[in-house]
Amino acid sequence: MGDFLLSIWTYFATNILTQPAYLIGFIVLLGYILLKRPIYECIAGFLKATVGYFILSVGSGGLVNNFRPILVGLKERFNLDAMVTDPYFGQNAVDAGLMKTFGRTFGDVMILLLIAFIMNILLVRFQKYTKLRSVFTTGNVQIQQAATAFWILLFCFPDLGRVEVLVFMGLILGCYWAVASNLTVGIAQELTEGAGFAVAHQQMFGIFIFAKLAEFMKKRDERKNKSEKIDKKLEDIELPGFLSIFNENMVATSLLMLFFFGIILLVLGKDYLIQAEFMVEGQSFLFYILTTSLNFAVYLAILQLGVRTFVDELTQSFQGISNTILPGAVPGIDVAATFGFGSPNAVTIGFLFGALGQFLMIGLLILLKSPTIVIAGFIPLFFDNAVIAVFANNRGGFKAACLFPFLSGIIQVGGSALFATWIGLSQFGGYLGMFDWATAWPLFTVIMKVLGYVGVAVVVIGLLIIPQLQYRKNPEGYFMIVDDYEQYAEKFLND
Ligand code: ASC
Repeated sequence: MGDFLLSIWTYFATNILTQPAYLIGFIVLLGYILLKRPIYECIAGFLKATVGYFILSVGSGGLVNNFRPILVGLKERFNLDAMVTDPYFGQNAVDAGLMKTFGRTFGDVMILLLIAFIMNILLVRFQKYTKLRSVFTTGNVQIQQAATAFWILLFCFPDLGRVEVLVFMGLILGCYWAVASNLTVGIAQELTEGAGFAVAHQQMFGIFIFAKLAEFMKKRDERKNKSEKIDKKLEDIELPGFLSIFNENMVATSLLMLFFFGIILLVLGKDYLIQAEFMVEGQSFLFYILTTSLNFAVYLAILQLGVRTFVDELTQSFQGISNTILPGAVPGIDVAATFGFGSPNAVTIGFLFGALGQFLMIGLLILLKSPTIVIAGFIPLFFDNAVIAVFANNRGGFKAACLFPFLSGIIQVGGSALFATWIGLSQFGGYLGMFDWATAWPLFTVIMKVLGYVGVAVVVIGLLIIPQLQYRKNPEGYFMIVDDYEQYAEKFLND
């Protein structure tokens, strides 16, 4: 019986829960059914949401698959013994090192996801007490996080049995998913003007902290220069003369990426690119660079089309769910969905300034003879810093959109190098590398390593206090921002 239920669950988890396109599709289907829409509309909604999410994945996958090998190429080209910061490399490193380091394997991912999913739903269902509003739906990143969290737990408690591991991981990861995505509810609602989703990914603390810092910076500047708003948003800037071509997002992205990847591809050199089978013999180097760089703008446009396709369906249908079974809830979705909102140029700016920060820190690691050298993986470099810029721009203007991704880049590399070296993961070639995993998770680890089991309680309680503090700041608007965004905007937003 137990086996039968487990196999049903495993089927659901493998095909739906960890495949966000279908999970979002079925959420839309359920939402429309609960809204009592005609069945053909429910099916149409399911299809549009799923196709839209697949389009988003084509965009984000295209970016990853095209640009990751180029950055990782630096490692090969210069024969560096380095650790790549990338969620997939991180997962491989855990797989490669678990047996050697702890004499273990981890096969319980699906059970963990079950515990976490149920816990997340319960935490939101009992919102009156927990103040949590967001359900994490990005199962693909949950798997990567589970692998790294398993390593961290064993590092802190090497003797933990199978069941205890599951309980601890369920608790800590479940709280992290619910609490951290809940942190992004308010700022995401303001960015999207009430689209009705939160971010469920790997840099949620980062987004929140930098969004608040951006807001603080803007207010401080406004106070100094009382009459004039000086921190313009990227979308409000009109560049004059020949610079005006940068006003067009596709042109700006193409030119900036041509510059950025042009340099990297020149550094890698034609010979290496042919040898590593990026190029074929006899191909024009110039046009190879041009095509590769312009593809960045292509995939970005696809990604944004995907967002536009599914977000509308999700916004409408989720009301069916939030009116009935999960009042006051929003779905937490992939960070890339935010790239369809705010200034499209923020995405490019964030990537470039993040790269500046990361490369600076990598240089420092080399200079300081760090035992772990980092190769900048594309996923943390792009997705973290782009989203930080999107939110920083939205709340603080363009200065914030440049500064905070730069700082984030420094922190991502420095934090990951230090942490992965400490927990012994760096020697296996990869680390997750996303912002929260270079900051918040190292902090949790220190607490657990120092305080032992008490530390687990401290982390869990510490996390659960966060939504309480958020609620206290604005008890009236806290739920209103998801229940009725228009009313919220009228009441609390005056500019
Ligand atoms: C990640 C990860 C991905 C991307 C994707 C962004 O962390 O594992 O595949 O970011 O979710 O859209």
